[in-house]
Amino acid sequence: MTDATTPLALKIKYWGKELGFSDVGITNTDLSHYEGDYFQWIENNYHGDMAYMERHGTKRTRPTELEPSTLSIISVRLNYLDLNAKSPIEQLHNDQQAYISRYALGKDYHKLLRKRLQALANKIAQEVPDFQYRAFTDSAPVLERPIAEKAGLGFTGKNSLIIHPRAGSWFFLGELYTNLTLPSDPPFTKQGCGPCTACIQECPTDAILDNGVIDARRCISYLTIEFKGNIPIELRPLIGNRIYGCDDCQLVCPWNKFTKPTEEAAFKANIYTKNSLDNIQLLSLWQWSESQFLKNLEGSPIRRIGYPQWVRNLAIAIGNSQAINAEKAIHILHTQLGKITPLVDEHILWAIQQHKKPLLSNSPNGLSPKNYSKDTPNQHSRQIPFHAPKYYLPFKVL
Ligand code: B12
Ligand code: SF4
Ligand code: SF4
Repeated sequence: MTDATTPLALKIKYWGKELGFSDVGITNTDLSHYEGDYFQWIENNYHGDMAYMERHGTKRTRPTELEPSTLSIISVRLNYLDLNAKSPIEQLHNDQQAYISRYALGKDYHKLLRKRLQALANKIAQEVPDFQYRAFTDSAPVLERPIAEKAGLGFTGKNSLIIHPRAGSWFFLGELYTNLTLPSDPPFTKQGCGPCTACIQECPTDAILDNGVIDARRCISYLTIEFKGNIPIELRPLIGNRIYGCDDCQLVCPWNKFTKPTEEAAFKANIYTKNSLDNIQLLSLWQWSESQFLKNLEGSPIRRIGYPQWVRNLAIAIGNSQAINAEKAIHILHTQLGKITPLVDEHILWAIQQHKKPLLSNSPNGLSPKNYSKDTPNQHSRQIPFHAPKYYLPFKVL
């Protein structure tokens, strides 16, 4: 309990936790340490087609240019991993199944986080009459990870995600830009990765170019969620059965054995009672019409990508599946041909071709494995689907 004599910063943290945030930190508006890296990333074109990443110039790196009254930033995190969901590793390694990013198994986090930040702001407003604020989560030109690192919520891992040494990385971030003068928390200044390079080794598309630097154009999360266009042919086999986002650089991260489960009912996989997204077959998703897609995914972040992109992603995953019978795959892929857009058709035709290859190769059962190997910038090739030597999650989900 707080009383009138408790300093405001402590009250804010108390209220934040009471409202359900997993952690709350405070920092100032000086992100100058990160500005150079950010603009170098843009300069290198690593943001690909995400034009919104370059649109706002220094508003992203200088919080007072976005919101002039800002003096302190309250940074929050919220755990999202549902430890009662089906094992992500089992889904990833069974290519009849669809792999959906763990953050998208439940309801869209944007609304939930924003509402909760609003509730925190309301509490503060009761105590501070001239309180001014703006709430953000993933929605505006805000450098959320550097803010979180500065506010003491975790360090930036080599996979570029914020990792807390006692909670891993499976959490969302959000912020309140405020006109309050609050004491800053001690920042994380030391990267906790040490000699580990598991995420760099295991990233299916070699999207992690260097310590903390992601080329989004190669990242499966970008390709399946953000990118509306024609997915480069050489990357398609590497996408495997990941139809929405990718978690590999978190699944192999040793810090994630300290993951804390989500306590939010909205983030649990069983929120969709009919179509539990933690355990669903590619072919049953392929049967969904556009209206079923919209109805079945009511409130899900997946809906944002729209039906054509959904079908495009599914086509790639079905094309990559070695477990689905080739003749059946070819037949079922044809059912959507010519119905959506020429771009989707191109991906469907590619997928059909993948299944025709083994049939043409006269293998005894027509199902000889597709031995893709990848020629990567760092010159190592690997069979896919790959199996990492070790995955780190609390015992229950493995
Ligand atoms: C664009 C974006 C993406 C892009 C680009 C990813 C990227 N690494 O930048 C794509 C679509 C690929 C993506 C994917 C994912 N994303 Co995203 N994404 C964003 C977004 C909107 C902006 C990030 C950004 O500014 N990137 C530009 C780079 C340069 O900035 P940065 O990585 O923050 O970089 C800073 C530090 O890395 C540091 N830095 C730079 N170089 C170096 C080098 C070293 C050695 C060190 C220590 C630091 C360092 O300085 C940089 C700033 O200048 C944020 C929300 C937001 N508004 O911030 C969510 C956000 C980062 N994403 C998030 C998530 C959950 C994901 C996914 C896990 C989703 C999924 N499962 O598919 C993946 C993870 C992929 C990955 N390894 O990054 C969460 C991360 C939570 C966390 N624990 O960190 C965020 C914060 C959304 C949220 N509100 O919760 N994302
Ligand atoms: S999300 Fe997947 S593709 Fe993107 S960097 Fe991580 S492992 Fe690589
Ligand atoms: S997998 Fe290893 S290198 Fe990558 S973020 Fe985790 S600790 Fe760091």
